[in-house]
Amino acid sequence: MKSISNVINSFNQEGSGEEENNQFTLYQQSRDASFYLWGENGVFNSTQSVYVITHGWQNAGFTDNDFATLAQSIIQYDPNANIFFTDWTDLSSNYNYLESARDTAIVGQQLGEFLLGLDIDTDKTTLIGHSLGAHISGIAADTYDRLTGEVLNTVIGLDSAGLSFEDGLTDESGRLDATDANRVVELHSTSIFGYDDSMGDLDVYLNWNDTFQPGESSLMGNHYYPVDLLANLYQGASYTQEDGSVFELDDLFTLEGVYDINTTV
Ligand SMILES: [Ca+2]
Ligand SMILES: [Ca+2]
Repeated sequence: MKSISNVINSFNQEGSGEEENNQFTLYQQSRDASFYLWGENGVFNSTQSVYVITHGWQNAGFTDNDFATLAQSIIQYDPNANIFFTDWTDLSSNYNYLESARDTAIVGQQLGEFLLGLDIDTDKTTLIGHSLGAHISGIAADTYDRLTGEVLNTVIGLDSAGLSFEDGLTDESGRLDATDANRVVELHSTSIFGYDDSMGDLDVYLNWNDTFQPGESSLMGNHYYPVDLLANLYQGASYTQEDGSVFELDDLFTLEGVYDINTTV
């Protein structure tokens, strides 16, 4: 078994370099995070859906092409949506993973307060977080609920971080769990980086017995795979299972429980 330090050392700076079609523009800053809004004019429309994407540890933040692609895919699906991005690279670029993991509480609180400052429709609000960003999303939704008594509609965790969160190391108030939103969906893609146990209303274990996720050739690629998969699902991709059923975006909003899903094509 790999030691935690080996696991931590195998994290890489992912997604460096700005994409020409990256349209995130700075919308508002809090103490430890910057909130970007997708679109050339950067105007928030409170009558439309809200999506907030939050990155994980050692990530390039709003310049990460994977998240720009995810935002573009959401726009394809929901053309009038407001898509925010939480950039907390000041804290997530800390080489000390455990400190960044602890800082999810601070950033989650600030994201919750940011949402409170917007006039959002909670029924149309979805928080999407990768790795440590999933726990930030859960804490933000929980914070919003605590401050307003209103529950956000959906949180989607993309291989939510396991290290220092699983095995009972962090209780539900400090991590993503099924109580954080009306619907909590977790897309599990690694055991080594991700949170192994089920944690949401729906837990999807992707290609769980395969060494590598589709198109990936590294553990870090496996860890980022759900970001790409969610983009593909928003673009209308579907994946036929051995039993003939088809896995597609709508399943994220309707299925309950634990599923093993094959997305190899
Ligand atoms: Ca929670
Ligand atoms: Ca794990």
